[in-house]
Amino acid sequence: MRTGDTPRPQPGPGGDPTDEATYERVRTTQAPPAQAPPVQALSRRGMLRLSAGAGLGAALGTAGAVPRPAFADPAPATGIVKPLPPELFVPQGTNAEMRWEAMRGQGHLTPVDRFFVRNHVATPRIDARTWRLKLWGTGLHGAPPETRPIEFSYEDLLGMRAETITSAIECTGNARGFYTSQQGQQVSGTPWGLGGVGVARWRGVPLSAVLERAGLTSRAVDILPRGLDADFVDKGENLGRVRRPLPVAKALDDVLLAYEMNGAPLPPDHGFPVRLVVPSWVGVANIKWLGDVQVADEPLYSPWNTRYYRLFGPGYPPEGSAPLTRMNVKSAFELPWDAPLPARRRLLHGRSWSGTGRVRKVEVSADGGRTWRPARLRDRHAPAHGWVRWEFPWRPNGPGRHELLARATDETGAFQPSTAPYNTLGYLFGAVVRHPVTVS
Ligand SMILES: Nc1nc2c(c(=O)[nH]1)N[C@H]1C(S)=C(S)[C@@H](COP(=O)(O)O)O[C@H]1N2
Ligand SMILES: [Mo]
Repeated sequence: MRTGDTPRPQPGPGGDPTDEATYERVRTTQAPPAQAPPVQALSRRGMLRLSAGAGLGAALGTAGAVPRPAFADPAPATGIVKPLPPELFVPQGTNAEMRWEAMRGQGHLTPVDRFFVRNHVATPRIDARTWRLKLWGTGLHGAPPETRPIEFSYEDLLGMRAETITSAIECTGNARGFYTSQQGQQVSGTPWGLGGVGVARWRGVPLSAVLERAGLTSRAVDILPRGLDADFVDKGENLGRVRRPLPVAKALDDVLLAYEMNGAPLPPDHGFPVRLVVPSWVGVANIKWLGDVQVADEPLYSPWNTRYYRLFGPGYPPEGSAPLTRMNVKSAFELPWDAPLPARRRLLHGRSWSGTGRVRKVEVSADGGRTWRPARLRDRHAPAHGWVRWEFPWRPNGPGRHELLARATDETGAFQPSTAPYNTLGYLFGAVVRHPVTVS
């Protein structure tokens, strides 16, 4: 799951609570994988529609949004609410991939208008006035399972001490398409290029504060945040609503219940009214349209940490690897795919990022990987969970097709190898991507 052949960073005494080995050890010593326990269906009656682009005022009911039942309107074909202009996005079914040339000239953050969308189903429209976050389960004091959930309203959360973090969200399948196009391997899932990632500034309440208020016990092991979007049906099988267990150690570490993205209320497609932001972890951990959080004194399971988001295939046990946690190292040029470039000297621009540590070095090759030269890093003091912008002067040695390669190394020594280890679901493609351009 990490790229390169450097060893993982060593866990400290007691083990790094957020690495895969510890995640699996702590949880599997307690119970065998089982179906997630049945949970109370939350009423959807209270969820009302808001007009697109509703601001905080409208979210709080001061702008006269017309109450209508959720899911009543025909959604756009994609199920995505925001416009998806072709110069910013590549359609990917229910998802939208960002075009990397759309980051050219941008600051550190990905503007919302071009931030990728990954929806299992479709964006639900939720009324913040009636929305409640419910916490329940055996890991809370005085909250018998499935009774008396502890509730927070949107305004409750707005009234708590806020924190702001800059963090990438990246789909675990980002760059999956290169397993096939570069390595000739068949994998299942959305064939993303490199545009299944974005960096935003998220503001909200630390999940730890909400868990504490809800009465977290020292016996709690896992939490299970669940979205309010419709049930996910995979090839005719209803898997219920999107939900993915998170170890309590990570939940208490740096996870945010975010209600703002880049200084404005979360847009509908990115989880309005509240989503999780789980820095450096696989995208699916960042549950959108959060409705309830089960807190349990035993390990929890859902299809999103058993049948998906593990590595399967040769070299892995039948039940797959441990559930995936951190993302890996990647780099991208801020250029169109097959970009036409004039034959003169120019600066190439790009970004590199990693879920395992800060990016320390980026190298570029314009001769198919024979020789590498360092790129100039522009964000030496970039936020820990964002990306590093870089530039590289290049004079093409002649007209025709060229391949540009970029590879990064992070502070743990994790780097981008020339091939990514195969897994059937095509997760964590971290190899160097060969970006074609045509010089004329
Ligand atoms: N409720 C819910 N949360 C979700 C998803 C979803 O389909 N439903 N998709 C997940 C996945 S797989 C990813 S990669 C991220 C994408 O976040 P974004 O759409 O804001 O870019 O959201 C995660 N949270
Ligand atoms: Mo994802």
